[in-house]
Amino acid sequence: MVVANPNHHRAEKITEDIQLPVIDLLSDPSQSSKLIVKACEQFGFFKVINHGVPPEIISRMEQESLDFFSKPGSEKLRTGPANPYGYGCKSIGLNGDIGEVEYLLLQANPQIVSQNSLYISGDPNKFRCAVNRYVEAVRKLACEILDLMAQGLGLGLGLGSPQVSTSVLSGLIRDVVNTDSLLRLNHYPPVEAASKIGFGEHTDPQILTLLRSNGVGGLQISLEDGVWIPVSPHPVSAFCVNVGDVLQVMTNGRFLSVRHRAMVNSFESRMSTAYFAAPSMDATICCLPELATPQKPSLYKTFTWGEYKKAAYTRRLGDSRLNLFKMKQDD
Ligand code: GA4
Repeated sequence: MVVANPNHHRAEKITEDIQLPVIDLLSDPSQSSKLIVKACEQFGFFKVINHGVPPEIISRMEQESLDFFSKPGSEKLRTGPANPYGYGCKSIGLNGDIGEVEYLLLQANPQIVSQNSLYISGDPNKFRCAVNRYVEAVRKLACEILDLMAQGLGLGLGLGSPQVSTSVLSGLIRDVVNTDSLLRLNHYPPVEAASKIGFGEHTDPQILTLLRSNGVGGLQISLEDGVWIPVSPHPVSAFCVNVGDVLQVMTNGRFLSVRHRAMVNSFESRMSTAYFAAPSMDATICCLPELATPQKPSLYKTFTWGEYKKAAYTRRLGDSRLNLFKMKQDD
């Protein structure tokens, strides 16, 4: 439960499960780009299938995660506490948020992964290979999805050489070394507690999140204050994709960075792996010129990712931070 935040004690309603739009990445890109844009405007969430990430890369990563969380508590604690990276148990972030979850939060940079593997696994080489191969595959997938979004928004593929042209959106996350992207391994052990909140409500600060789970439900999204919609965990081979705050800013509020949370199950363990695609710390974030018009001028100020990240990490999980960067602060 996220404590000491009055927002979290208001009355709430849980509705029927939702089947998010499922985008087949093998289908016609001009069609899928339109469906992706529609999903980002309506739900801020969608799923992708036929995504091209090899099943073997996924299963190796998920096996490493399982092996890590199966270790005795004392061994896992040697990898922590998460500040904010490392192993965390129940304590989320640096400002007192609590949830029924244990996790490993890693910087998705191959060199840093190599160094940290020594403290995380008894077989650091195996761990390093599994993580770096997974990160490389999901980074490529995130770039592909961002390029489809750009196409759907009519932004064109302006960057890069004529052979390998990429969009301004994927251009922000292509740098492998100078990246601030993260990988989060979560384990939600089954609990018979009054509070079933594994990871309290929040939006993701980054550009795009790619999430996989072990088929056990728990993710809920909130499109309306106080109303929670459970997301069905199927199809199991899919990645669940969601818009982060930075993408909401860049699309001038057209794409929604939607509040979500993870609930725990009473009987089954839920495992999930989330890749948070972020720009470099000094990247400038502002509304894309094509999406600002005299009728709808830019809603947000210009800032660097580093400035935004600092604002996010010095606040509580559920606190709204986009308001701080609004052109007109109305609340
Ligand atoms: C939410 C999305 C990612 O899991 C995360 C989280 C981060 C953390 O767990 O350290 C934060 C949270 C997340 C947003 C507000 C701050 C920072 C916990 C918290 C209270 C890794 C991220 O980038 O932001």
